[in-house]
Amino acid sequence: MAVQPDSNHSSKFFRKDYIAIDGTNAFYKVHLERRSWETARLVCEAEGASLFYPVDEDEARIVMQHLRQTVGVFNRVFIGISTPYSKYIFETVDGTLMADVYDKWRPSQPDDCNGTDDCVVLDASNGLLDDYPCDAKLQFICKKTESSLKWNTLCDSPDPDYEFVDILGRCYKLHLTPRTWSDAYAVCRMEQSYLAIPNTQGEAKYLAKLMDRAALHKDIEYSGVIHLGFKKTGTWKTTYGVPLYDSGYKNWAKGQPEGNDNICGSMSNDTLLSGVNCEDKAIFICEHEISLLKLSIDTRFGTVDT
Ligand SMILES: [Ca+2]
Ligand SMILES: [Ca+2]
Repeated sequence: MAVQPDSNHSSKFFRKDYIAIDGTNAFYKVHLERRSWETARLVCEAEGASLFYPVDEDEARIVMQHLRQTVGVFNRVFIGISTPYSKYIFETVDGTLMADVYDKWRPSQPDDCNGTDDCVVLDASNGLLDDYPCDAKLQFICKKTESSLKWNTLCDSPDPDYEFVDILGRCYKLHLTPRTWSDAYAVCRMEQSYLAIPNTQGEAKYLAKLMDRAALHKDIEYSGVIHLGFKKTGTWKTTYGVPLYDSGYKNWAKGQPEGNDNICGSMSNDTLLSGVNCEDKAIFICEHEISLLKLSIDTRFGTVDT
């Protein structure tokens, strides 16, 4: 039988900010900004990945080597191992015992030195491990395995929760955890999308329909509004810097917008816009444009022979 084109070919691309490292069957991203262990875990999750820990000595060696060559020298990184339930019972973010993965400690570690050393760091220079305070701020690496990757073809995204909307030619994802405006903005950005901006009456109507799904979830705090991707800083602008009055949709609710500065855009389920306190928590929708589909298949999968 002739060799068929690999039907899983799309699994060789995750996100453009992640790199595939030969010999690991996975994608990695180094976060050079420093975070606590828990925040690092959440950042990786928001990117559709998980906080990296080496599954074995090979992966520890290959990844460290690759990072030294590409990122340069860096110090300790948090890895996805901690003691979530009991002292000295180290478990991975996937819930397996550390003894089943890479567990090369530095000499005389773990020592629970501060009584709070419940997270594990990897010394990038020698590949050895140490238990460390979880609230320290360190760099970290996120990882996505090829086998965990299911491609959302319609939305050209690894996130299965994005829904393609034919008439609008783009994808949306409803987030049901209420957040402040800037946290909602960050979540959409981490998903390589942006906080939804209605540009037409039709799009506003679709967003309203989508937000109505929240009412089906009795367990969430749904105030009948969503955050949208515009804000008043001097004047009302979308997060793309376009004056709201040029963005195509400006149907304000009665008495809106108010004069205050530093208020954020929102919409109620009657499709009317209003300004709200940016610190108010609300559910939100991320909007995802499909740009990668325009690229040729070879560019996308990076299969050009060298
Ligand atoms: Ca220690
Ligand atoms: Ca839009």
